[in-house]
Amino acid sequence: MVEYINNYSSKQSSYILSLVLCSKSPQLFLLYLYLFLLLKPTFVLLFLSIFSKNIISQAMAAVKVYGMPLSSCTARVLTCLIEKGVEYELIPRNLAVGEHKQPTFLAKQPFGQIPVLEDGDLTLFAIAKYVAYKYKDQGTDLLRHENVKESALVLVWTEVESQQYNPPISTLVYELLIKGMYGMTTDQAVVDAQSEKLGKVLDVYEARLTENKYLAGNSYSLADQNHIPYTYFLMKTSAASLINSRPHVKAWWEDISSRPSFQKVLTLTQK
Ligand SMILES: N[C@@H](CCC(=O)N[C@@H](CS)C(=O)NCC(=O)O)C(=O)O
Repeated sequence: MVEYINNYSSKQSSYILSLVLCSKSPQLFLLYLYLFLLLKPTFVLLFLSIFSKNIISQAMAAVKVYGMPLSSCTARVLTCLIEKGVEYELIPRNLAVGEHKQPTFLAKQPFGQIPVLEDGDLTLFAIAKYVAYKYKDQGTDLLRHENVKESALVLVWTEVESQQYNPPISTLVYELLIKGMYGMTTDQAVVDAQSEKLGKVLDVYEARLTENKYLAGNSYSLADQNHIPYTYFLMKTSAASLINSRPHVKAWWEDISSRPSFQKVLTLTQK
């Protein structure tokens, strides 16, 4: 590094010298020379700060997310990245125009679904757990990784979201919100069946949240976070009553949805 700086400085000297010689003015030459010698340490410091900033920003910008903030699956990943304080670059892929079914996208995600995350040479879908694990020592501890019991409960309730909560809630959001956006008719029989199913799941949540502030215990975790995007959309429909009629679930929802990470994601959906 020292050698590099010396080289850099001597390169700078000859550059300035040649500039000055071109100016054909001895007074200017002396002034430039005096200023350069005086400011040499400043040049070196300036150079070092630009150089190191570039390296850091290149490393931090390495995470790329392909998706759209309005999709709940992308919102989930963005919430996680923001909660962990990870820099990311969002590369829009619009579901409405089928960008997720293009060959270049299918090469990244063979099932043609968003989001996809690229971290260096690693391409992933099903991303939030990876982000929470890779950055476990920064931002919010979403995995409770220092406590075996708590981390086991995070896994249990993350699984509950995926297996019990997500199927009925995603169907309800589709029936009550998405279909209307595309001029399709809601199937009331499906809504009734899925509302009953989600209600039973939420009864379990109500009991759990009566005993604990959050699903995996008394700390906010990935298990809670994974519920946010779909619940946000459900709250825009008549099925919001499923949440609002259960006081502990309602308080939990108000708490987790008001976190700055998700609020930031909501601002991205408005762009
Ligand atoms: N668990 C998957 C789910 C991905 C997923 O279902 N993505 C939806 C958007 S929320 C999608 O791309 N749907 C379009 C399609 O399946 O054609 C993940 O998080 O990567």
